[in-house]
Amino acid sequence: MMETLAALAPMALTLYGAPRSRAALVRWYLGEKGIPCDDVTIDLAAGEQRASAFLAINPFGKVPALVDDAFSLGDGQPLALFESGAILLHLAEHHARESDSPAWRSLTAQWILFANATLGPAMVAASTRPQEIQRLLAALDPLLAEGRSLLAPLGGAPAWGAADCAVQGYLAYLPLFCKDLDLSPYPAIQASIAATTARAAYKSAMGLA
Ligand SMILES: N[C@@H](CCC(=O)N[C@@H](CS)C(=O)NCC(=O)O)C(=O)O
Repeated sequence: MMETLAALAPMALTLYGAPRSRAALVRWYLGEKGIPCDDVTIDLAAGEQRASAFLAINPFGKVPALVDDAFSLGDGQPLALFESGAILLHLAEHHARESDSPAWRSLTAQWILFANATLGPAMVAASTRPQEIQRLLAALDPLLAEGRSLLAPLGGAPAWGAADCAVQGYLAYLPLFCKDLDLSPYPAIQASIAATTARAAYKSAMGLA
């Protein structure tokens, strides 16, 4: 359900986002896991991210942000989170309950941070420093061979989760953000992009369905 900021009605989970923003990755995760969430669209072009009502949720005035009424802070206010990676980890731990293993948590945090702090910036810099993104993709490709999960080192057959959402979500942006990059040396990454963009929840979150 889409609402404007002004018409905000409290629900257990509320995601504040904007079209073509990182909120789409969080929405994709919510869709894959079937987690109900109220959507509030922040009109970035109109500067709604700098309205005091939104700055109370994210003082940096950026989306995505998540309010979770199931967790209250010391002052009784609900938990408000910014940074897509922190939001994904919170959802994976407390709503999807992917696992309570400490190794799972550490590896999931590692991959989310890799996506946001290493892979994403390398994609942005790809036109001026193509060597960095090529080096990262060359290392990542064998880890994704035969559709392997990034959490395969944990053993068993890990279900698709927040680590996959963060990394594979960025990989799916490669053809868009790095148009000149030749992906033919990275067959597993090409397969990952094809698999991601074919997922119903991905298409729905990206507005492609
Ligand atoms: N590292 C942050 C980046 C957040 C971010 O830059 N959001 C952009 C949209 S993708 C935004 O809100 N821009 C509006 C602005 O800076 O005024 C995250 O992953 O959540």
